[in-house]
Amino acid sequence: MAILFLSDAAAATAWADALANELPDEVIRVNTGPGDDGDVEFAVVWQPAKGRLARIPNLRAIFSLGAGVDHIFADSELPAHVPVFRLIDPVLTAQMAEYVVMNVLWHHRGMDQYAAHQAGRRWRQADLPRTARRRVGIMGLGVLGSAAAEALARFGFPLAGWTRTARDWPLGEAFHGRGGLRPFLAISDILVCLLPLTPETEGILDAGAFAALPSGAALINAARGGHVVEADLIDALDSGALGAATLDVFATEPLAQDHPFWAHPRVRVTPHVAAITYGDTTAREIALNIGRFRAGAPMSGLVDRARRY
Ligand code: NDP
Ligand code: OXD
Repeated sequence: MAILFLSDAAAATAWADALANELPDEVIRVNTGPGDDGDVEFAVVWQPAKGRLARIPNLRAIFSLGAGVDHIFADSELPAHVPVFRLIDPVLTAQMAEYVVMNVLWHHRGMDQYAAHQAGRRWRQADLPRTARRRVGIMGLGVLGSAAAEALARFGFPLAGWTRTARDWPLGEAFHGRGGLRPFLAISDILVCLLPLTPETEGILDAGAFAALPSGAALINAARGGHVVEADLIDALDSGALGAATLDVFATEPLAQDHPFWAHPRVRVTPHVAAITYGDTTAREIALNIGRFRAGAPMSGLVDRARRY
């Protein structure tokens, strides 16, 4: 039986080699066409082409090369009976926590203004609100949101979290559901988005959400570009309702050369690097999960089809 690796990423061959290192006895095919699929049991994928997975007759499981699975559910012909597993990789999780901490601190310490002052050779000291008064709101307290929250809690930021389902949350104030969104936003001086992209969360960062934030709040979006209504974000930044935004993900990637985000004075752009897929650690986690599948053992990262995360 074989594993089919499907990805157009530049590093795809290196990632597939890393998987082969972890699973030396398996046949691993990389980006082969539908004719060769008869013996394929597992697909390991990033942004598979529409209908490609549906053509694998004996497919038993689909493994995402990322934590997100929106790239898999984007395929309207995704076979309904095959389980999908998201990636849970402690290295990726730690990186996301680093990215969130770095950007929360950047906004908290007013670094945009010091960068501008340095460019103008100006020596100006601005007021700095105490950490204990800078409220950070995190949308999504899953694998990544929880890790980011734990890292931020160590600095003493007051935290709020917003999730789909209710929970007791020892790290801060917990809000859930549509009814909890506005009160949550109202106490988020720095808003971090770590939601999965689903039909429920698409476009959630819109004019209404920006208006509900404290005036001059900062946004950090490290989840998916589809969460943001871009025109509303630019309006909110231009009006000053929103003070600044750090964006790692975009509706269309790579970000177009003429996109207004590149040169906007209140926007910091990073090229979808908040957390990186490392071939070796990703391969290890997927190999472990394939081993569990074969052994009938409990799996890591099973995606709920109805929720899409
Ligand atoms: P998880 O699936 O572990 O957690 C999702 C969280 O979002 C849960 O707390 C869930 O609530 C909450 N949520 C889902 N739907 C809603 C909703 N409708 N309303 C309110 N809350 C909701 O995801 P991860 O933490 O692992 O990852 C989040 C996303 O980060 C990924 O889907 C991916 O898109 C993105 N990502 C970005 C990377 C980058 O480099 N920029 C790297 C890796 C991932 P509940 O707990 O109630 O279920
Ligand atoms: C992921 C990503 O989902 O890299 O892991 O965005």
